[in-house]
Formats: sequence, C-alpha cells, structure tokens
Amino acid sequence: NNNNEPSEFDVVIVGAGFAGMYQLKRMRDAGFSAIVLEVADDVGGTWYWNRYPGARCDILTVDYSYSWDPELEKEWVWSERYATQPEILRYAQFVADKHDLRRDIRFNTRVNAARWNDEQGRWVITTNDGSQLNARYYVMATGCLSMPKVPDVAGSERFTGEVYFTSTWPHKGVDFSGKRVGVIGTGSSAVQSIPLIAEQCEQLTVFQRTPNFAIPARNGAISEERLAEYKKDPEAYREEARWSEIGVPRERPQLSALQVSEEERNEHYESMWEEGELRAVGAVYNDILTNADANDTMRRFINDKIRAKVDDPATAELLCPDNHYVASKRPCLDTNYFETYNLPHVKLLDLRDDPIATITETGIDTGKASFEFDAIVFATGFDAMTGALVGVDITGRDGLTLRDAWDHGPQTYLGLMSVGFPNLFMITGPGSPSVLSNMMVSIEQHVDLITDTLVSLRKKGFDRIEPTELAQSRWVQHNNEFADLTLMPSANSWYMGANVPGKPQVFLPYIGGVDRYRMACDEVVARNYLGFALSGPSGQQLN
Ligand code: NA7
Repeated sequence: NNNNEPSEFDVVIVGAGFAGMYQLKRMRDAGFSAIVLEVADDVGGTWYWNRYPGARCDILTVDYSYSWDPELEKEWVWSERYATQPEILRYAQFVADKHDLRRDIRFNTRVNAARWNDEQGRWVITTNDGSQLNARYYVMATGCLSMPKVPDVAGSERFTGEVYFTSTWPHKGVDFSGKRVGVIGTGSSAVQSIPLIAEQCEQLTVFQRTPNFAIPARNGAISEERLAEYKKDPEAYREEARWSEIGVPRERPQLSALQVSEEERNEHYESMWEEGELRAVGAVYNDILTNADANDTMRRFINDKIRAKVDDPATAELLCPDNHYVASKRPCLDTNYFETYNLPHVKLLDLRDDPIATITETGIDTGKASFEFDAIVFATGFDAMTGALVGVDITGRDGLTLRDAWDHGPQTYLGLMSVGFPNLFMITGPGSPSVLSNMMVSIEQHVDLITDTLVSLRKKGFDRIEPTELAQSRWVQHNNEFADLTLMPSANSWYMGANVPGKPQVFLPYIGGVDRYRMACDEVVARNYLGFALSGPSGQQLN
C-alpha cells in the first residue's frame, strides 16, 4: 500500500511522540528529507497509549511543554497544574496540526528490522507491511517507557475475565461499575489509577510488592505565584530549565539534612509536602540522594504522613516504604491514593508476605488465599530505556546486533550513539539524563544536538559518524561511577533494570544532571566532535 511513496530518505525517524515530532520539524527545517514511522494511528507516543483513568503528567505541564515554538506559550494554556492524558494528547495533536507534521508521518507502521549497509553507508529499514526504506541516518525516538513489561506472573494467560494493562488502555475506556477488580502493581500508574478505579468498582484488591513514596499532587489551577515564576520571562525561564539539574528550574540546596535541627528539617519537609512537586524533593537538602542517614530523615517524615492518612494501622505500615531510599525508585505524585485504602471495599495485599502463586481462570491465588475477579489490571510497568531499542531487530556493522552488543547492559556514548552502529541516533537513550529529568527539556536537547550534528557533517563533507571505543567505554564507566556515588543503585528499580527478570542490572540513566550533561555535550561539539569518528567524501577525522 505504500508502494507509490518514496523509500529513500536522508533520515528515518521511529516514533511520533514528542521526540519524533520535534525531530521531524527540525530535520525538515534543516533541509533533510525525513519521514517518521509510527505504530499508532496518531501522534502522542506515551500519551497516545497510556489512557488509564487518572493518567497525568507528574512534572507541572508549564514545564512539560515544548519551548521550540515560542508562539505555543501564548496559543496553549494548560487547564491544571498537572494536565490529564487527554489534554496532553490534544496538545501533541495541536502541534502536529499547526506544523503540518502528519504529512511526513507514516502511521500504523511498525519497524521490524533495521540493517546497516556499510558499503552504501545507509540504513535499510523493514516495516510490518513488508516495505523497505533506505536512509543515511536513522533516529530512534522510541521513548524510555514505551515497551510494556511482559507479565512475569505465573498463569497470566489463564484468566478468562477482563484483562487490562495501564500501558495500553482501551480507547473506549472501561466501566468497572459493579465489578470485582484486582490491580497488580503500585508504581506511578497504579498510584494514579487506583483511586479512580476504586470510585467505580464494587470491590478492589491491590497486590503490592513494593510500597512507593508519593507526595500529594495538589492538582487544580496552577497558583498565580508559581505561574509568575515562568510568566515574568518565559524565555529566561526555559533557559534556566535547560541549565538546571532536572530540567525544571529550582534552587540548589546548600545544606546537608544532617546539618540542621530536626525542627528546622521538618519545616522544610512540610513545605516540600505543600509544594506538591517532584522538583521539591531534590531541592530540600544536598545529600538526600547520597547519604543514607540524610535520606532516612525524609523517609521518616513521609512515612509519618502516610500513617496519618491511613486509618488501619496494619495497612498504613504496609504502605510505608521500608526497603528503599526516597527517590531511589521513581517517587509518585498522588491524589487520594493513601486515603483510598480507608474505603471499606478496598483491600491491600502484601505480596512480600504472601506472593502470587498463580493467576487462575477466575482470579488470583496467593499462597494463603484465593481471590475471584471480574477484571485484572496489570500496572506492572515497562522494560524501561532499552526495551524499545533492542525490541527492533537492529544490525550494525559486521553483522553485530544491538541486542548482542548490549547483552551485559547498554553501551553508549552520551546516551546518543553506540559503537558498531554508525549513523544511528537515540533520543534520550540510556546514558543520558532522560527519565531523571523533565523529558521535554532532554528531548529538545537531543533533537537539537542530532540536527546540528547532521548539519555540521553536511557542511564539512562527512556522511558517517560513530563513537570511538575509548569514548564509549569511558562514558559507560563515568556513568557507573557517578551512579555509585549515590544511593540510587541500591533499589530494585526499573532505573536499574531490576524489574525485568533476566535484564542486566546497571544504572540506566545518566545521573550527573541535565546541566552537567549539556555541558559535556557542548564541549564534545566545541572540540570537533571529541570521541567520534567522522568520515565521508572529504576524508576522515578521528577525535
Ligand atoms: P512501575 O513504576 O515500574 O511500577 C510497576 C509496579 O508493578 C511496581 O509496583 C512493581 O513492583 C509492580 N510489579 C511489576 N511486576 C510485578 C510482579 N510480577 N508481581 C507483582 N508486582 C509487580 O511502572 P508504572 O507504569 O507505574 O510507572 C512507570 C513510569 O511511568 C513512572 O515511573 C513515571 O515515570 C511514568 P516492584 O516495585 O517492582 O516491586
């Protein structure tokens, strides 16, 4: 069906989420022929798929917005502090319309394989409808949390009732009224959806393996005061975000949590609690992520808050995180999550005490009990950061597959490229700040870097770029050493790949911060692409 369309491009981009959309725009403007391949039937990426009740951003939406089109600041006003999934999807669609992006996006198209042809210096990309595309450059804009984790619960195919995944929710929605529902998982998606599922259903049982930290979202209209932070000079605010630690402007804490009195500390934690923003967690003290005792002070504060919200003391204890440090797993923002357990028809089951033995035709059997359900919801997360990349059959130079190259964990230079895979770029790949930051800021930085790099290669007469072994191995080492300075690797988190059985356990995102990372990238460029080998009609350059 695509036979009459061109199949030769300068750039093939995979994914029409916020990364792929902006990448398309920049490539077009830079005069490259580009196409986006997208498996869904519209733009939006993660906001297209994650339609579960309560799905929202957990970065304020004034921050989680494109900065590359300043008109958008005026044309689009977010209705709440944290916009819902439908509103964010509408925003993506609005941008697609405004910039006429869809004409270069091929929807309903899945990339099955991509193979590098070294003689021609081009990627050959095969899609699910059997067509082949050929491109000089290949950009994976496939997202960090886009490949749902395959259920690793025994018997999950046996259940004959309704089965839902938060990550691929039915477009027509789900009506839980009068139903007995089981939810597996208590990560961000579960914390957002459980209160709304509970409002509808007859009976709800939540199967919890690890309790999570959550601070109140305090959603609603954004306060004038918070809005003023950005409104007084939007461009300066965006620039500050680009040079901040997490892609959201915030003050840098100067003090250790252990340097102040308990009273003063609790006052600070109260204001973090009141602020209801994840940026506040890292802005209170400078050693929350590096010092176990400092982190413990925050852990105790949050757990006391949980205890105050939950009536039944045993349930409250189960909901208090006790085996990981604050922020070592992705903290959540919640609206009535803990209070939901005060409802008589909602029960919490502790899988650490009583693991799931098997899912059955009619429900879930744990070692100690048997539950009957009309519907089971898997809120079990994603094969994060690498899943969508190695999910495509990618073959680079000399028949090397990305899957093999990353067998012991992802190998990248700057989270942007990988040795053996010339001209293949990843947007917010492993080894870049990505999921530890406001994704909009990190996406824009990578898209700008990739586009500017291609423009620079074209100008200099090069058409191949690949990192050197040395640069890549040092970057991987730097990543690991940096992560090891913190408490982050101690948790069984998806940051570590620990949520997927058999996945190599390495800390996946770069923890040095958006600012430091940007500085490193800028220096690489300023030093003539330090750490990259460039070649093409005008010869070779090795830095
Ligand atoms: P998460 O944060 O990975 O949460 C998944 C949850 O599911 C988490 O509580 C897991 O427990 C639980 N889980 C996963 N597998 C199992 C099995 N086999 N048995 C029991 N429980 C299980 O995914 P989300 O979709 O909530 O959020 C992903 C990100 O999207 C989020 O951080 C935001 O950045 C946006 P565990 O903690 O592994 O013990």
